Amino acid sequence: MKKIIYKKIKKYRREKMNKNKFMESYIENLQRITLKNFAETSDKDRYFALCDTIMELINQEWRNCKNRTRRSRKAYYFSAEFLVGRSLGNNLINLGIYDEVKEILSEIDIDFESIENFEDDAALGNGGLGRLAACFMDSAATQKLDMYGYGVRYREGLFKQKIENGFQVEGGDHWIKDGDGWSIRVESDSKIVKFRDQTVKAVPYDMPMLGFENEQVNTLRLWQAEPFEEFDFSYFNNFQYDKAVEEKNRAEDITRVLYPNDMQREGRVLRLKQQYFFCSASIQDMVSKYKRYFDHDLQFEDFSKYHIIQLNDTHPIIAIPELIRVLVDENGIEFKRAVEITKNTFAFTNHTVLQEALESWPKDIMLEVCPRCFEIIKKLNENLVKEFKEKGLSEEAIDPYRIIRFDQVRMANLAIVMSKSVNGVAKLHTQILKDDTFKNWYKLMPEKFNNKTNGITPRRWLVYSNIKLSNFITEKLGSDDWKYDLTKLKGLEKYLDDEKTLEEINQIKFENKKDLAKYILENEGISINPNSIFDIQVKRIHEYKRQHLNLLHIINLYHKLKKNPDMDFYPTTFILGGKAAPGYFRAKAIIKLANEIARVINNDEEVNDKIKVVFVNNYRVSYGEKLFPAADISEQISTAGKEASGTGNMKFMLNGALTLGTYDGANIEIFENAGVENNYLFGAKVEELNEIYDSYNPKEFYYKNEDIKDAVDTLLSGELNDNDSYMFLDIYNCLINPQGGEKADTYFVLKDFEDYKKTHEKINKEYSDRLTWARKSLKNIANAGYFSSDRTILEYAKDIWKL
Ligand code: GPK
Repeated sequence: MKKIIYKKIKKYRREKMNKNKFMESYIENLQRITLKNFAETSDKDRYFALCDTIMELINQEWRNCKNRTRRSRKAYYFSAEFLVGRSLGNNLINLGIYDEVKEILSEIDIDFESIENFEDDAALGNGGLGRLAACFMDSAATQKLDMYGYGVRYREGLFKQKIENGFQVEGGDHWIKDGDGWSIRVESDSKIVKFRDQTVKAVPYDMPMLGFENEQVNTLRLWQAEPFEEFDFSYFNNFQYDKAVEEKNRAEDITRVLYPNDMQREGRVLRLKQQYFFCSASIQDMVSKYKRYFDHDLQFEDFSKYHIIQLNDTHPIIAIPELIRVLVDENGIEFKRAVEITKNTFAFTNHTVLQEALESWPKDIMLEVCPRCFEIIKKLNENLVKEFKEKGLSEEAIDPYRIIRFDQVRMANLAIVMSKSVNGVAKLHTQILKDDTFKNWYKLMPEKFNNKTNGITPRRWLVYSNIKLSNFITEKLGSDDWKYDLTKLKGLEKYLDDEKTLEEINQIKFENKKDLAKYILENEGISINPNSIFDIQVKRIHEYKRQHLNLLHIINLYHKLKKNPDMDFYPTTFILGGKAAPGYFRAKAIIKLANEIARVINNDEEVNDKIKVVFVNNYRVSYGEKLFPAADISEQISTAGKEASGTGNMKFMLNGALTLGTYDGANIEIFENAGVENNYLFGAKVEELNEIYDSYNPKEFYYKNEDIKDAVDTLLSGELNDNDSYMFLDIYNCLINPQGGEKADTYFVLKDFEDYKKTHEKINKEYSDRLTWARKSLKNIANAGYFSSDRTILEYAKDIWKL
């Protein structure tokens, strides 16, 4: 059934893609926006004209979708982050005209790649949580689900990372300074958002979210803050220019910059203003459209029949009291009924069990930003406490449930009471939510809790970024149906014992590694050998993700190679990358350590034909697109129980890397699907860590294990230079010499070191059996189908949204 629809649509695309017409309108656009002759135009001009031409091409379908879905039940994905990355290549892939457009451009001597590289990443997110939202937008459209995205149009995305003398230096990311080819400003849908001390205008910018070759175009609506009144002319006329622009700046400040903390709450007034700003505008938008298109029912009886809001973590939870406020204050609904409507409208996703990420807002800050919402929350809290007391619970027994305690608003509690669904993002994570993080809630309302294991979109993370592997799969399967039903990859298993196929797999990986080596030489100035093992760890820098475990192991390995140059060893290139939150000293120390190890090893001629270390600069979505296809080993080494799911692990797997990972997050499900024997599992499990938590003493490991002692001591031996920043001392201390009441080695780096080292030795030995390796790689690719975000989004739609 699906297949037939798909074929028909594809044909429609090809017919519609009239090459001459496309070329004509492209050149017309180019000249219109530049007032130049074709030959005089720059790459930048050519990029923007291409965006325009594509936006024209999809305009009708986009409007059709908007019109068709006006009166249907829709899901609304509320997220403070959408880490979209670049759009050009992905949009062309989803339109099914990637090759054609490349051809057209080459006919007029335009190199597609140089145009493509002109596009800045839309880095409107920090990491996994934001990228998940972007993958969901792609999958919802591909699965023809009517899902609307609501978020913030940050003027500055996540900072650009530069490495100077081995240290991270943050730079601005004004990604739209030259324009924005993928958004439409919908001035007429602007909303007014009122804070206690300020009133601003919220202007929506709509980005089209294209389904894969299926004519569905969903909308991602991002709000930008602007002054309510453009200019105070009384100041201006009195030559008080500063005062005149002051209000304008104060309004624009709200969406000026994305907070760069991943997994760390930011208790600032401006951050809550950001959250309230986009939630208020979005709720108003939904309510006003409801009134416009459903005017038969101004009583809002049916509001929750047509709207389901998925809250992406705690950041958009303020939308809950905001909906109640709009219903009660602006539409005359009785409080009790407004609460009922609201309870049927919201669903909540949790993304971490780390306490420092669960938001709670001091009463004072809430009163300063949105006093009426605080009043509503207070009432909800009182009702809850009253209900519990009537059930016979003591004050103490009620404490864990209180929405407000010690003058702090606990956002997760607010979301759990007021939502119809609470979900985690991988099996183990959801289990920990039930057993631990939210155990009290789970006891009370078990039916609300459910798991939705994360996924990734195969269009961006394979079809677009790994063309060679993508074509190979289509050829082997005899069809490209797998692009929208990724479980079809399972069909590749029939080649598991076919030597020719396995050699092809190795050849494709080798080609991709050559491409990456070239890119790294150009961008990092380091030459690496594509015949070596590419071992890659890219993700935000965080202690729980344990990049320092990786680095300590590299130090020890380096020393062994120095001592024993003839040691049996398969040349290996260790690649690391990721950003540290600007205020996170220890994460920055880890970056300095990586760069310092790279400097020492890469300059040591005795070993640098066997081992190289690269810290890639400014890791981001578009860099990931080059890294994942080229990896042999995917490092997923978080402390068991700490990584809620991980999604990078899935991108590596889909591209044929073997996972070197702990029993954590979705790694577990990767091992289950592809077979643990086709990957490299190591380290302590959650249960064991829970058991030894109080008695754990990392010094025992340090004294008993020479390799650990060697690696840890090197932090202070003088062999590595941290330029008097005390950064390496800080890493040393956190492992075995804790300061100021901190617990030593909270993330069990030393405990897992030995097993990690042994597993690396195993990898190094087994890699030389190239066919067996390729077989394992193919096993992983063939079983990556479960990790498509198409599967995830369909589960949300079926179990929670009832779309
Ligand atoms: C979780 F809580 C958070 C957060 O603030 N930011 C973030 O990126 C990540 N996450 C988890 O750390 C990952 O394990 C998970 O795969 C991802 O969210 C998506 O669910």
